[in-house]
Amino acid sequence: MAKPNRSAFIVIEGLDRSGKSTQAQILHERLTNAKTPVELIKFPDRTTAIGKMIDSYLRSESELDDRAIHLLFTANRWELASHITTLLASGTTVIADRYAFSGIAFSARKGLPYEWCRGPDVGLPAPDLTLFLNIEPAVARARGGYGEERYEREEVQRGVRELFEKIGREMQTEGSSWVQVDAGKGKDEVAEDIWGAVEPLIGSCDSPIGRLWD
Ligand code: 2DT
Ligand code: MG
Repeated sequence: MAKPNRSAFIVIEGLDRSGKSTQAQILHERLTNAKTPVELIKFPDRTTAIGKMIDSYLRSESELDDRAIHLLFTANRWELASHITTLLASGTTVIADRYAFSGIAFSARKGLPYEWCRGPDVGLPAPDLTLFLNIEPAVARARGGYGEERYEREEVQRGVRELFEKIGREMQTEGSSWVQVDAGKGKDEVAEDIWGAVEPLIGSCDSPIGRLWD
């Protein structure tokens, strides 16, 4: 077997309160304990100049045209794209908490054309595995903690979920690895399901890093 020449790029997607950030953290710890170099990246990355504009928009401190904010979210991924590919090439597993799929789902929910939303993300580093943490919006809301930010409303989350499901079907049709995880289960069970999908990828990526939808 060819020697693996890079590590895996794993994306975790899902609705607000689906447990994404918790599970990303658990996975990060698990890989660290297994002595696998790993870096956790969160999108939006609110620390960059672009990220600060996004943060201000999400907290309703500024207004932006729907297309303008969409492009900022995408630009926020592009500004980290070379960092991601460098990490993967140097043997560090990358976990991303949200990625381009959130970008499409949240913007298309507002009525922007689906293909227009996808365009600017074409060519980004492609995940080797996308874990979609699926949860009923009503169950997510019952967990409490929908905050004050834009989009943190059940009706918005319903629309976003439908779009995530459309994206997932398309990813599966084109042969990309999109795995739906039942995020309504307990934290430990979800973590086990995620580990079951991730473990086979560790140390076994021997193909070049792909480009999303290219
Ligand atoms: P967090 O709650 O995870 O911080 O996300 N969003 C995110 C978009 O609308 N487009 C994107 O490209 C991304 C990555 C989802 C903050 C909100 O930002 C939304 C929720
Ligand atoms: Mg949030």
